[in-house]
Amino acid sequence: MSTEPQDHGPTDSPAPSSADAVSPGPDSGHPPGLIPSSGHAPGHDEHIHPAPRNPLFRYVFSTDHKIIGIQFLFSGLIFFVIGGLLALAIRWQLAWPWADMPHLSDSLWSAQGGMMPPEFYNKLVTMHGTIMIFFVIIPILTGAFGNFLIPLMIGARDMAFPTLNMFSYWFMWPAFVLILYSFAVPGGASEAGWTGYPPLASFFWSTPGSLNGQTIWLMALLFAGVSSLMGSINYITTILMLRAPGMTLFRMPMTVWAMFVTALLQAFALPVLTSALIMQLLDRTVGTNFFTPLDWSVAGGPERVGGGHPLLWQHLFWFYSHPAVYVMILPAMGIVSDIISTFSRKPLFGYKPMVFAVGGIALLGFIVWGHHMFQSGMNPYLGATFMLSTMLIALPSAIKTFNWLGTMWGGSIHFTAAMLNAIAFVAMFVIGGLSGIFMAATPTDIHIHDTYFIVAHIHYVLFGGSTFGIFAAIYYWFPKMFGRMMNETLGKIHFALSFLFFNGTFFPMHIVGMHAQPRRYADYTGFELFNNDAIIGMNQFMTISAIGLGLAQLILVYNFIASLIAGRKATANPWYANSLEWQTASPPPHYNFDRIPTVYHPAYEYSLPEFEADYLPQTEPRPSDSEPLDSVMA
Ligand code: HEM
Ligand SMILES: [Cu+2]
Repeated sequence: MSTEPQDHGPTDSPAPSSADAVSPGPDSGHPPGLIPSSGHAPGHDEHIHPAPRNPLFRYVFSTDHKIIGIQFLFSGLIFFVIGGLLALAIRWQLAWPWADMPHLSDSLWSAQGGMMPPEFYNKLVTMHGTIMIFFVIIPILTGAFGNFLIPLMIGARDMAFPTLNMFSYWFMWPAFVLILYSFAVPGGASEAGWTGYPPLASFFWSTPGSLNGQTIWLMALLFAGVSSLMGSINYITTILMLRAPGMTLFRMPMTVWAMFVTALLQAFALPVLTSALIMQLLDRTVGTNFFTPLDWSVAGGPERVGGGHPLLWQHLFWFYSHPAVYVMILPAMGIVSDIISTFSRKPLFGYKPMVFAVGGIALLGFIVWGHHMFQSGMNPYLGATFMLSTMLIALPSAIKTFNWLGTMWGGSIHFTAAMLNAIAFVAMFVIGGLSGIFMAATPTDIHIHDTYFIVAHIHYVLFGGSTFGIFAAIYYWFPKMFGRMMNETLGKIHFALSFLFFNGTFFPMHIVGMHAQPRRYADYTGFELFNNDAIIGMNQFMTISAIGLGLAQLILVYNFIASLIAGRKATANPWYANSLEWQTASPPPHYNFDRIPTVYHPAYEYSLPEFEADYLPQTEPRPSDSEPLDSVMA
């Protein structure tokens, strides 16, 4: 390892076009062994490959982390549309049970007189959840923004394993194809919910979607999982090995910390899901009985030898999927931290506690999975431990929330579209977190488990939280990704309508959930309890809001495409931000930096009294920063 800041020297990649790109730091001496390696071995420096000229390798089978990130972004957004349409179909049925869906019912279900079969409703619920979680939120947060941002933010030229990175994107394609194809197989798409519980999932005679659709669902998830695993190995290695000189761990922006911890979560949790998926595949195809107890038969099917247990699946599934909910939110938390600091023009309040909170959430996330199984007949003592450990998660979550508020407190806040979405993230995450604590309390959860209260919770964290985080990230980094600005006014209108309709759609779910309206039922009006104007009226209100929410997204689509084509050209650093990605051109050249930058301090030096400008890029020393590096952990 070199003891000098590794200056990769001039490269044959195009120089940043903008004047305020990288400012190379002065060379200075450092204690030996303390400079994080910036990757390429010395001597490799002169040998930086130019971007491929062949468009097929430049834009399609690219190994450039920026292109791969953009590929993940576009794929995720397309699936966001598909998942959103499925959701509208669900809401249609809930508001007006069994009413014709405009244009659809007659062509799809002419044999049934235009009425949607209840099995189809189950497919909608299953595929909506599956697509949103595994094909939208995770790929966009980690695949798109993780890929695009990690190397840029730590001052690296690319990921540690660019080819593996390319494979991680292309391994999503079998998953994309399979999950869409599953609608077309005999029996249609899976109906067992995004949680895939046996025996509904594992006995192929239990429901039409379990005939073939479930097998394809399992295979699709296997591919998506392998893709995530490849990404996670890459992220961990890149962050540990390729940081620019001076980029100590505690100088990394929160986004990078969050991506790092998320990658660790994936690396430890995914193998468990992968095994469980394979076990269910074996149960379905070769007749093993991992999830089948002795002498069981369902819906008149053949008896199975058994010896396994359906609860085994629940344990394995939630051992992955509880950590996975943090995979779905930690990156957004990192993103929001950086955006709030930039637009409050203030240092992130409590940076180190934030880092430890992310780590704490991740560790605790591995010992709480049983809170999804309070109703499974577990020993109450075990239930109590899961209850307590779950409630502990509220602590680091609250630390983060107060730190976001502390960052904004007294700041000169710029209400950009990105900032508005970031603030909404904080507010909505608080509501989702609080409903989580209700559910963590076993006595309460016994009442609200499997009701619309759960659906309210997951949408406050996943739409109000993760999705608003994604919106914020799009508005914030679009100029860096595509070199053009998005329209701020349209962005604000999109935000205001989304925020309004989001709450209109999901808040009443708490209320109908408290009244015990069950989730995943095609027709709740079949129960006397819910067949009244109050409950049905609230469902209609939610559906109309959901349609508004869907329409509001057209503004984003329009703004995105129009800005891509004709947006105002972006400067290198349009938000006057400190982190490294803003110190190179927009969009960055193929190898990111003209020269590998030297880092002098954390990314949050805003409004320092001794400077006239209200920001100080990580590449520019303060007078006190004569050394770019105090210690590795500084
Ligand atoms: C303070 C933090 C949180 C607590 C205490 C909490 C607690 C819980 C509990 C106890 C359940 C199970 C309820 C039941 O099914 O009866 C649950 C479900 C769920 N939570 Fe959370 N949660 C928290 C944060 C989050 C976050 C941040 C996310 C995602 C970004 C999330 C996503 C989900 C999902 C998707 C489910 C439903 C799973 C299903 O059955 O389909 N939660 N949560
Ligand atoms: Cu959980």
